Amino acid sequence: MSEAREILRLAVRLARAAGRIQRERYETAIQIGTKTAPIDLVTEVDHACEQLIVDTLARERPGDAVLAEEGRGGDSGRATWRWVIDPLDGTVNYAHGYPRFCVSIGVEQRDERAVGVVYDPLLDELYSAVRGAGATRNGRRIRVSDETEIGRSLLATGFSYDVRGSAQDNLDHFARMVKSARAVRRDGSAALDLCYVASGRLDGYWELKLHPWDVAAGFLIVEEAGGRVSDLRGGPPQRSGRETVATNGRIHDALLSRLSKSG
Ligand code: LIP
Repeated sequence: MSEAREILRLAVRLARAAGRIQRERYETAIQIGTKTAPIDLVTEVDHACEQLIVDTLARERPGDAVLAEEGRGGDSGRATWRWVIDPLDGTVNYAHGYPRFCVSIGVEQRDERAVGVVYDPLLDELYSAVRGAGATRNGRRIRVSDETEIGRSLLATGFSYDVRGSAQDNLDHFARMVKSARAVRRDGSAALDLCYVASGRLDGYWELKLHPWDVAAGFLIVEEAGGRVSDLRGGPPQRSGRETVATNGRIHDALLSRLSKSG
């Protein structure tokens, strides 16, 4: 079995284990704190899921690098494999009992996306991809949609935690796209939004100011499902997630052109 396949099996096991914690603690009394802003929440479940994943990796893959949202793990800079982990994507949803959140685990081989796993524990939907081997949901191949027109497209976006004070707040893009797309969703989990593009439930998604852990898995899943991911100028996707545009490929240039218009 290739090392990428072994890593996929471990990532699936870890995503399901963290998802079990999320399901068990969902809508129970949990500790909730804030990070960079009053709207930027972190819960004890984010920490419990990250602890479980990072501890297991330290035991089973001690040589690998780990970049995780809540800060656990480390990166010597010499590792071949790097795990990029969002232990609970959609934390604000989770804290409010709003049923849309997941575990996102992306694994890079020498800085290239190699494996991606996203698990929605409430819908029991597991998305995965290995570079060059396609993308699946619960073991069945997924493909992006065939839609070619923005006017018939269902899109999604999101707003960063500095939205209250920042001029670059994505509200201009949102207003423009609400007037030109079929509809625009704001569902609160970048990783699930990317998987919905990969599986054709959405035709496109864009967001600004994300982080590596929000996109590391979802980018590969979109690409392996036949979609396209880029920055706002159509250039290569940013591992940082700072500018994220993901579509079925067919509406990509039309979306970029509308996002680039001012006013
Ligand atoms: C969230 C993203 C979402 C974005 C939020 C936040 P978190 O990640 O999934 O798309 O709009 O601002 O970044 O904080 O739940 O891991």
